[in-house]
Amino acid sequence: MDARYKSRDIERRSLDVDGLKRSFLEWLVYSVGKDARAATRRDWFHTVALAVRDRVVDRWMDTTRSYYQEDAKRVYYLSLEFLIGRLLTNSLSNLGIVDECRQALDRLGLSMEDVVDAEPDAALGNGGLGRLAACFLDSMASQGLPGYGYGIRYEFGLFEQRFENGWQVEYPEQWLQFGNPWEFARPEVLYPVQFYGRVEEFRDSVGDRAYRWVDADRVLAMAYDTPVVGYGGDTINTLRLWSARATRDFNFGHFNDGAYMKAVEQKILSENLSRVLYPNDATETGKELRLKQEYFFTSASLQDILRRYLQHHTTFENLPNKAAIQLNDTHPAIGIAELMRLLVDQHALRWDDAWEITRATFAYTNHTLLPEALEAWPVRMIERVLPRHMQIIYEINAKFLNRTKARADGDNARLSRLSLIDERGERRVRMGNLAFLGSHKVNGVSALHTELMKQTVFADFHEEFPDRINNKTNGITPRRWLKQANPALSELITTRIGEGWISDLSQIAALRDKADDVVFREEFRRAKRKNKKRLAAYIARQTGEEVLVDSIFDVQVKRMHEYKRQLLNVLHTIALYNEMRDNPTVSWVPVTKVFAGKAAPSYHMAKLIIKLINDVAKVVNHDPSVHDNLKVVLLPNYNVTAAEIIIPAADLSEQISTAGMEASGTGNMKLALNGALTIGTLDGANVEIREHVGPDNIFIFGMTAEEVNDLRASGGFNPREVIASNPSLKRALDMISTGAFSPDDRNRYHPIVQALTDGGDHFLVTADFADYCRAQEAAMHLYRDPEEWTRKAILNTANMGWFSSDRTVNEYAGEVWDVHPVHPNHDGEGFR
Ligand code: CBF
Repeated sequence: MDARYKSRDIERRSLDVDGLKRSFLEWLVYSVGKDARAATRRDWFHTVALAVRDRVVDRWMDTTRSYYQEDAKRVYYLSLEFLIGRLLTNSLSNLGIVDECRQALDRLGLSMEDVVDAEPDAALGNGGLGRLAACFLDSMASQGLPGYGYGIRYEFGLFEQRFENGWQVEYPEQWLQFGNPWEFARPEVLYPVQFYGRVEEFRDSVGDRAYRWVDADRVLAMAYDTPVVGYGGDTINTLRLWSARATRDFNFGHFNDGAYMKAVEQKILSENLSRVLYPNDATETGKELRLKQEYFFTSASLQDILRRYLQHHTTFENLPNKAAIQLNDTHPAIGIAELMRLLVDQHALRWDDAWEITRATFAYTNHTLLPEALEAWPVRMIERVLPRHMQIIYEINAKFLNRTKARADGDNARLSRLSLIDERGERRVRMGNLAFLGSHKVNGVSALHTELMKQTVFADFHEEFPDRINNKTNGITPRRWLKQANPALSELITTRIGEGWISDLSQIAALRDKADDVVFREEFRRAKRKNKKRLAAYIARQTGEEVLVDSIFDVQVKRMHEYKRQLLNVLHTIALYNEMRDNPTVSWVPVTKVFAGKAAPSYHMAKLIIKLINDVAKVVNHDPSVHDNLKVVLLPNYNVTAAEIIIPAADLSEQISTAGMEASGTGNMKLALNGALTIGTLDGANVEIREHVGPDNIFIFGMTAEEVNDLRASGGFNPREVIASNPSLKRALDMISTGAFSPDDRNRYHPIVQALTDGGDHFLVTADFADYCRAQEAAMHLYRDPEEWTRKAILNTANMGWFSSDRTVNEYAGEVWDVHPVHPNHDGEGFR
């Protein structure tokens, strides 16, 4: 046995119930500093998390050591967001010791649920993009891929959403208030990051022109590492998050002048860099602090990547063979200019060599076509904040345009579209163009989205570089989104097909045959019902509303955004409400409309939609004439933890965005995997979900992306005509506009009605309304037949294997990153 694992160390690694129990008691006393009688739930959570963390540390070090020993090519996933949620159940589940932990806690008189619930939800992301990054971390570790996540350790995650009088109110999300037991602070891993200042030209040792960035402000980036436990516990990767620290010299300078307050103020200002996650999803604020955050974490990560590379290499030509850097959206795209700066200014490479290396190292994922989300920083801002980078961007641009000009045949319009600088109005740097140009591969996140990238935002680039754009349809990790979130269904699946599906979701296809097995259907329904009861209890706790477990749970959970069309769902809700009131003797299929999602604090329309949902809920839920046939609930503070309760309980999954506007969606995948039937447009990954689950097992409605495009281009769409021809839509809109849901302020919803009528209904809510109602009716009709509904639900679960993020990261690994699994050498003992 390795000497490391003697005596107490054996205890630290033991995974049986007794060993766990003993370590809990030891940790409680010696690390948390509490006596069992005085310990709170939070103390126990910290205790258990620390004891679990102990059990991964040796394996983590083995993994890292193996990467070094093999000098393996690593992939670095640079993301401004990692929506990781809670980690306790995830770690226990990936280590395979959930039951052991439960029993150990039981012996101490504690409930596992209470302990799990004491963990804050790490909300270091807004929505899909951040959660995708978290799923990729899980998949990379579970596939044995040498993958590192790099991001920011925000002190405040995405705001906590509460409803006050039906309005969204934002509160700070203080997830670090009581410390974070999962992370290791690395005060010795510090990198300087500069801002402002000016660029000085000089002659280098061989007389060539060179540049240095001087008189800049400096901030330090300090690393915090969180182990990422792969399934089975074989590979433990690292998520490295940067926290801003003021430099010492900076403070001391002011102290010496006696300017204590100034020093403190400067310290606070520099540390603000990692204070808060910007609450934007697919919209950009244009704030300087945001640009500084992007540069801060990108620069620190690149310095760290080069440091690691230089431990094995003395020159840079091998960098692309040892490091793949994936840009999660344009947020880290400034990294392209930064790597050029590091290579050219600090390591004295020739420009062309540095450019070759940079391009071969970076790859870029685009996550949206929404124009407002394509980052474009004012030139004057980059010039001031990152003066050297602005020069580098100009040079990249000049070289590119010169080369292109030769072939462009005088097509100046094309050249100006390809330029990194948008010259219309205030001059801006197009970060999408920079990311495209500086990457060897560029991908979209669903087949449709990738096609639209080629036809729209990147059409000119695609013509210029026809091999660069590729598709990588998103995926979700089955560990968190089925095994962990839905124990009832995952246990049922495992009893029937074994547990191979957990690490290879394609095996879930073996359930297809079971759709025709009446006993299996009954068991599948039982699992769903158990989840629905759990959600009903959660709804009651959160909103005070009692809902019928046997109603259709019709679920729309996602960020609040006009293109996601929560309004379409609300209009259908009102229309259904009217029908139920008009026909009280009909035996209706009871419906519970479940909404959840946050609106960006400055997005007034989205916040008004939240208020409308709450107002509609107030009227509908208290109207005795619809009995319990219709309930509307808007759950507050949607986050990963809430999603884990809501998704397994859904019957119907609302994926109703205007076609062409949702890049992929991943909630759609989680819901279908958990046996919800999708009602959706042919948008994003819905298109591929339909191909996989089969057109008979999904409710598709509405215009296609092409039809949307044509209709918008024709300029002939008149929502007033559509409304006039659809009495139920007209009535619903009239009720909103005359104050039926807002008697206290009858004009409250004027902006919504205006947007849907004279505003031209940009998101085509009215245009798709009739077909949406038809699809809803079809769903309700099917729900009357539980056997047929369950058959289709099973076929959804069984056919979602392809949407595992394991498949997605393997595609990236093979086609973009060229990285391969490494099998860590664990020569110690005591780990199963
Ligand atoms: O690719 C992941 C997700 O990213 C978004 O959330 C984004 O932030 N741009 C898109 O809106 C989603 O469609 C996509 O699934």
